[in-house]
Amino acid sequence: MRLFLLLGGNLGNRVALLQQAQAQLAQAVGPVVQASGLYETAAWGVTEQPPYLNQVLEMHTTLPPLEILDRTQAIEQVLGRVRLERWGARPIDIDLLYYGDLVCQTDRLTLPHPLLHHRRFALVPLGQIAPDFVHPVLNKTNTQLLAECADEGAVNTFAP
Ligand code: A4P
Ligand code: MG
Repeated sequence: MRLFLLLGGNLGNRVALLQQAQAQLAQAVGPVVQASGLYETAAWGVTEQPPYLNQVLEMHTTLPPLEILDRTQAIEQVLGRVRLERWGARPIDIDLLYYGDLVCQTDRLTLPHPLLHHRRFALVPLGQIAPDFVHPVLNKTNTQLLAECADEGAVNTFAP
């Protein structure tokens, strides 16, 4: 199955944390098919916090979605996530954006990610690696979603 994950963090050594997360995901979830570049992005939601680094990975996986969520949450824990406030600062956050064209809404998991199309920090890296992938609920490509997105948050390519 084609799985798209959004990685983000705004505390600690952000580049190293993204690299560690990717390595652990490759072990736990499946091979990385494509990785977007790194983007430095203005904090969304709670804006009084440091900028994030965000990246999208396309993975190939044979695991079911809830098993993937268990594993991504375990990786967040291992990499030192401290759960403070909703949308608050964190070393690493891993969100499931798309699991093929699966649509689901349960207590633990909503797919596609419900805020994806409202967030330039997700759509820009996603559009880089999967411009023509079609959102299974909105029936639009990632490129179209980005063009229509009203979010004005800064998203800049990151040169370490
Ligand atoms: N959950 C439901 N659906 C999903 C899904 N598709 N992927 C549930 C991942 N998790 C999903 O998430 C809370 C619960 O959502 C999980 O337990 C899971 O069962 P969380 O990551 O534990 O908590 P949170 O991150 O504090 O809250 P929330 O609402 O998920 O925040 P987000 O949406 O993750 O946003 N600004 C920039 N520029 N870049 C960012 O990466 N990230 C956030 C966090 C805020 N601002 C940001 C960024
Ligand atoms: Mg999250």
